Amino acid sequence: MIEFCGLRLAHPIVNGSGTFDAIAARRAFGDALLEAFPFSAFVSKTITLAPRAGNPPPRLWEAPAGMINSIGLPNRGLDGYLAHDLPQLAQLPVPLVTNVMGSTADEVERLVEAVDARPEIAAIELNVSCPNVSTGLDIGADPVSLGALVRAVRPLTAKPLIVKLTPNTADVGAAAAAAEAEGADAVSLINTLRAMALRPGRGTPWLGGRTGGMSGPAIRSVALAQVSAVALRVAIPVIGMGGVTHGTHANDLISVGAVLVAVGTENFRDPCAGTRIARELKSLQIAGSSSTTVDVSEPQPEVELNCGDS
Ligand code: RRO
Repeated sequence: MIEFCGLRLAHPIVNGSGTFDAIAARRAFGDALLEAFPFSAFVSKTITLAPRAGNPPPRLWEAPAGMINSIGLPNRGLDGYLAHDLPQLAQLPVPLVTNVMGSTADEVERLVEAVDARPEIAAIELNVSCPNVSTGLDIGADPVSLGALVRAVRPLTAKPLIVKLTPNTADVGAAAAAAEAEGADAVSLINTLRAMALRPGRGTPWLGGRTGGMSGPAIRSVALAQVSAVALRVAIPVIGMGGVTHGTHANDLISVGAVLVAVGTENFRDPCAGTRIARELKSLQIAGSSSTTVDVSEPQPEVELNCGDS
């Protein structure tokens, strides 16, 4: 058991917001998903006050050891989330973290108040770090603006308030410290790194949103450095993420101070990744946190969900 902001979690592996569609997974796997849920808490995709269509396509670019997304926050909006998604997400066997983003402080306040009123939701993650809409990123990159936002929303909820930090800033530690000083209960990082891809042979942007956010193994070392910097700077718990595909990567983030580790891009390749990574991490921890003494590459006999190798 892991204690995180008053929540008791079965293991340290959660999902990164927007990287696992639990409602679609329930359709695909049925009740087996509930019996073998891959994460110890579920973080939902960012919601905004009003519905959003998202960015024009193309929205994805496969990069060496990673991908660039320019999804642009498509979502049903607050009312659609509460009416349509929440009843289904509330059936998950783990605590639900709802991720919210607004383009003004007023929008964020209204989101936090509405989410606070729902007992099905265990915690709130404040996204100030989406690289694909200008307003969200600007707040998170500036410690003064971020501090003011956290100060405004903190009194509106007693639920754990997690601030999702941007890596696209000069001093992520300063942003984390500002969030902590204004009452954030935890910080999570890293969101994606702003990136760009060109249409082959044309020299024009490939992504409909022009730029996007890089994720996957390509950003793992950046994540390690930033999580380490933040953990040295704040006393509140840190959720580390960025390019985690195996237990050893989760173990590395925990070694530099993360309390929980989120799996993101790897979920698209393997929807059972959370379960596997939690198991690999446990093996490493039992073996004394040495990534060289335990071979976790061997196929494991236990299969929780039929993710279809065959
Ligand atoms: O939807 C997105 O484009 C998106 C979001 Br909200 C985010 O936080 N991070 C990201 O890489 N993409």
